[in-house]
Amino acid sequence: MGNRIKSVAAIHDLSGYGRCSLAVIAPVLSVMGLQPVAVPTAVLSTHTGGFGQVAMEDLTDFIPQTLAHYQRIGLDFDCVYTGFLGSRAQIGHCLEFLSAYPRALAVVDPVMGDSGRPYRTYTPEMCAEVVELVRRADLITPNKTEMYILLRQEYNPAPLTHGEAKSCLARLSELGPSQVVVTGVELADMTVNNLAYDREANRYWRMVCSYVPQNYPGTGDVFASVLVGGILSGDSLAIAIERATRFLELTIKATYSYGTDPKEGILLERNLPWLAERHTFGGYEIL
Ligand code: PXL
Repeated sequence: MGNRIKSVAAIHDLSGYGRCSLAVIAPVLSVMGLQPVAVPTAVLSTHTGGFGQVAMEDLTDFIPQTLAHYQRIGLDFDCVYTGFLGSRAQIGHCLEFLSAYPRALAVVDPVMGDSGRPYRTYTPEMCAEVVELVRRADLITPNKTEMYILLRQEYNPAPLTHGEAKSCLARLSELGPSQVVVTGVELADMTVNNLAYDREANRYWRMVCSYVPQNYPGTGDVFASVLVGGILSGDSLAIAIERATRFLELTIKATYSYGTDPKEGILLERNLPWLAERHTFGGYEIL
């Protein structure tokens, strides 16, 4: 019998403490019945969001060596999924990885910034190269800050009308990806939403998120991983954003109730079994 478990080459950093990147991506994919194949871009003692000076080893050269090895042994992947990257060279290596597996679903989480600002390490040159990755993607998952960077527009903190939101999604898709998901978008009805656009089906979706007055690192990684897990398991895009949004809501609310230090991330450990369930709730709306 062949190995019928789908595999995902996950090209992200591994931050030990703080529940982000591969520390959350791998367990989410596993519990959803997929094999995560971790390709670490760097190892860090913690994420960079508030623990002071981190210990870090850059693994830029490890990426092409890993790809060469996988090609020598004839490994194939159902999905190549990239995220937080440490240097411009790593972006080139991700492009090589994507080219080596043209049949794999190409998922690019264009991690570049949050709350209206690019991350310190994401220079304008790096952001321009991330656009090259996006061109090659089938599915992208920017947040609102990253959406504006990709569209080369100034960040607009104001709520968007439905028409403006749809225009942004369509223009992101024109860069390349046929499926676009944007997280954390406030609409004119004063709700925060995760939005989705499927170009082939010409459909727009939204999932309203319940408001919790706290940001936690790693939530974007968990969201995109649940989305990838859902889509590779046969979810439609609307059902996949519903599953990812519900899981985040459940876990963020639980975390907030315990009053833990936000930099420790979301307490997903006890909620992971929820992701093994396949039922859905019809919670999405048409945008
Ligand atoms: O979750 C995004 C992320 C990934 N990797 C590292 C980070 C962050 C966000 O802070 O610091 C190292």
